Amino acid sequence: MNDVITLEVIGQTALITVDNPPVNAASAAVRAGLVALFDQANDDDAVDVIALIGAGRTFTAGADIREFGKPPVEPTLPAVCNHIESSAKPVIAVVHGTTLGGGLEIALGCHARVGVSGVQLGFPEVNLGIIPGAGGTQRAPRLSGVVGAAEYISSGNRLSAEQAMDANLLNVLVEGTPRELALEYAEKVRSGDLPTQRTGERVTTPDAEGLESVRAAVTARSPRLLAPKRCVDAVSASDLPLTDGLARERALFDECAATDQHRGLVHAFFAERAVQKIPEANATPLPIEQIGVIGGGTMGTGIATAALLAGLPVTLIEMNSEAIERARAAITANLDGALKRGKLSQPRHDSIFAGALQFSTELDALAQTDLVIEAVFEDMTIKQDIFQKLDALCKPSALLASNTSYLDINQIAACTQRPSQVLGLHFFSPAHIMRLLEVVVGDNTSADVVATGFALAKRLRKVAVRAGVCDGFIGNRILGHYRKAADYLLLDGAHYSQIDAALESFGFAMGPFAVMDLAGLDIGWATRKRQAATKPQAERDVGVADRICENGWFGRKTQRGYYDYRVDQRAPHPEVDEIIDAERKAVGITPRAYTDSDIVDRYMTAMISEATRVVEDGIALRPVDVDTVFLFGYGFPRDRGGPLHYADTLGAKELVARIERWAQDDPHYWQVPQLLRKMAQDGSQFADLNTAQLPHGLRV
Ligand code: 3H9
Repeated sequence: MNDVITLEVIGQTALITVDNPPVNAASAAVRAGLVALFDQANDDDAVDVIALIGAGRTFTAGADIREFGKPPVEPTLPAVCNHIESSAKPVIAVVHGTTLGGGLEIALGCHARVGVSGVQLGFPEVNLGIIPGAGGTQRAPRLSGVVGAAEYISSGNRLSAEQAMDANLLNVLVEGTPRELALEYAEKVRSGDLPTQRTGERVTTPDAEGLESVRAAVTARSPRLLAPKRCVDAVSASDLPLTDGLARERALFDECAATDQHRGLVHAFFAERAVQKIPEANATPLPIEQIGVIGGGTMGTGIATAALLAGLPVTLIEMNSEAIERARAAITANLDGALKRGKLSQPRHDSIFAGALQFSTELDALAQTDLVIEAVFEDMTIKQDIFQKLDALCKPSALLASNTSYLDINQIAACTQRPSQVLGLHFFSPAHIMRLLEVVVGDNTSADVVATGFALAKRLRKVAVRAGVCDGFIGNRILGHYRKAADYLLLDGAHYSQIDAALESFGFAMGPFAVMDLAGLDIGWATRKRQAATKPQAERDVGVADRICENGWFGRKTQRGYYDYRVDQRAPHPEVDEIIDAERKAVGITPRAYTDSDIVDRYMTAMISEATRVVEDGIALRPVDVDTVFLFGYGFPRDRGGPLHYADTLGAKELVARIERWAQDDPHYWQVPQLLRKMAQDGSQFADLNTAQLPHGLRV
C-alpha cells in the first residue's frame, strides 16, 4: 500500500502489518493505509478474517505526537477506529510491546485482541494533557467497567499483560510472534474458538458513585490539571449510545487540546528526548563496569545506590571506619527502600551485599575502576588534591568525574595528566531518585568521555543534559539568581508563606522557602560566607537567612527554619517574622503588599532572565536543555514545559517590559539579557532556537 503498512493474503487471512519505525505511530500515512487496506480486505472474496499486527518492537504506541498542533489530516484516528470496528469481516489485533494511546484504541476497534506475553497496555494521553480521543474513553469502559477504565485512563498508568487480561482488554494472552499468532488465531476465529464482537455494541453499567470517587482522587492528586478530570467526564458518557459518547469524547478532547497544559506536556515529552542530541552523540562510549565513589555523605551514598541499582559494582571510599559504617547504613536504607517499592528484586538486593558493594579507606582500592566519581566537600583545594592522587593511581583508561555543584571542572582537570578524561557528573539529591544528571563538559573533555557520561545516565535511568563550565552550571546558576528574587520579595513586603503558597499554586511542588528548610539553611549560609568577599557592592543585602541561621535554626533537621516544624507540618514562625521586620527597618524598607500574581511574575521573570543568559553564554546547548534541567531536577511544573517554554507563552516583549519596569527600582538586579531584547525586536521565540540550525550542525 505505502511504505508504512502492508497487506498480505495468506490462505483466507488478510494480514495487515503496520511498519512505521520506531514505534509504529499512527501517522497520516498509517491511518490512510489502514482505511484503504481494510476496504481491500473486505472486498476480497478470498478473505474471511482480517488480522492486524505491528512490525518491530511494538504494535503501535499511539497517535503521532509530532502531528499535534498541526492542521488535522484525514482520515482522523477516531474515523479509522470506527472504520475498523464497522468491518463486515471479523478483525483481530495481535498486540505486543507497548500498545499505548491511539494504538490501544485501534486494538479496541478490532473485534478481539490477542496479547503477546509481556505486552503493556495503557492510555498515556493524560501525560500529554489530553484524553484518549479515538474512542478509548467509550470502548475501554465497555470492556473493563466504568470505574476500572476511569482509573487507568485518568492516571495514565500502564497495565501489565496480566492486568490487561483482568481488565478484559485482552481476550487471550499467549507466547509467540505477532505474525504466527495472527495466523493461528485467525484460524480460531474460523473454528469459533476465539469469539469476536464489536466493542461498541457492548453496554456499560453506570456507576455514578464509583466515578465520583475516582474524580475526587484525581482532583486530590493533580488539582490544577484539566485532562485527568476530563477523562472521568468522558468515561461517564460511556452509558450513552456509542455515537453520542464519541461526540462527547471529541468535545472534551478538543477542550484539552486547546490548553497550554497540553502544549507544555508535549514540549516536556520531546524535551527529554531532544537533550540526547548532542555534538558528541556519534562518539563511542567507553566501557564502564566498575565504579568508584569518593565520599559517603548524602550525595556519595545516593550515587553509589543509583549505580548499584543499575547493576554496577561500587567501591566507596571514606576517611575512617565510623564514616564507612554511616555510609553503609545509608546505602542499606536506600536499597531496602528500593526493595520495598519493587525497584529491586530480593536476589539482586542480596547479591549487592554479597560483593557488589565494597568499602575502603584507601584510594588505592580504586586502581582498577573504570570511573571514579568524587563527591566530597565543595572545596577546590581538597578536590584538586584528590584528583592528583587519582591521576597517579588509577589505570590510564579510567575516567575521573566530580559531582561538584558549581566548581570549575577545568581547574580540577588541570591538575591531572588526563584532562580529556575529566568531566563533571552533577547528580541531584537524592541521587538514586532524582532523574537529572548534568554532564559538565570541560574545555578538554573528549567526545567519547562525554558520550560515556550520557551512556552512563541511560544505564542509571537518568536524563542527562550537557552543560558547560560556569559557577553552578545550568541549574544552580539559574537557581542562584532567582532565589535572590524570592529574598527581595520577602524583604520588600511579601511573607514567606505567601511566596511559597503562590508558587505552589503555580505548580511547584514546594515553594522556595519550604525547599530551603528541607535542604538545610546551613548550606546556603556557608556559600554566602564563601562568596562574601566577591559579592558585588551594588547587590542588595538580605540578612534574614543569616539571622535565622545564627539562631541555630537550619530548617527541618533542627525543626525550625523559616517555618516552625515543632507544632505542625509547616507553621509560620513569629520569631522569624520579627527578624524580617528588624531587617526591613535596618535597611529602611516600608513593606509593600504583593499579590500572588506579582510574586509569580517576579520569580519567573528572574528565572527566565538568567536562563536566557545561560543559553546566550552557550552553557546550555539550547533552551530545551534548560527546560529539561528544571523539569527533572528542580520540580518545575511539567505542564508548563520548563522556564523557557513558559517564557514563550508570555512573549519576549512582555518579559522585556517587566524587567525594564522593575529595573527602575533595582537596576543592579534587573537587567535585560541581549538575547531577550533581540527576540522582542524580531518577534522570535525560544522554540525557534530549539529547532534552528545550531553552530555544531545539530537540529532538535
Ligand atoms: C494519542 O494516542 C492520542 C489519541 O488518543 C487520540 C488522537 C486523536 N509519536 O521514547 P523513545 C519517538 S497520544 C511520535 O526514546 P523507548 C520518540 O520521540 C499518544 N513519535 O523509546 C523517539 O524519537 P527520537 C499516546 C514518537 O523505547 C523515538 O520514538 N502515546 C511517539 O524508550 C523512540 O522513543 C504515547 O504517549 C509517538 N507517539 O519508549 C506514547 N512515541 O528517537 C509515547 C515515541 O527522534 N511514547 N516517539 O527522539 C512512549 O511512551 C515511548 O516512546 C515508548 C517507547 C514507551 C513507546
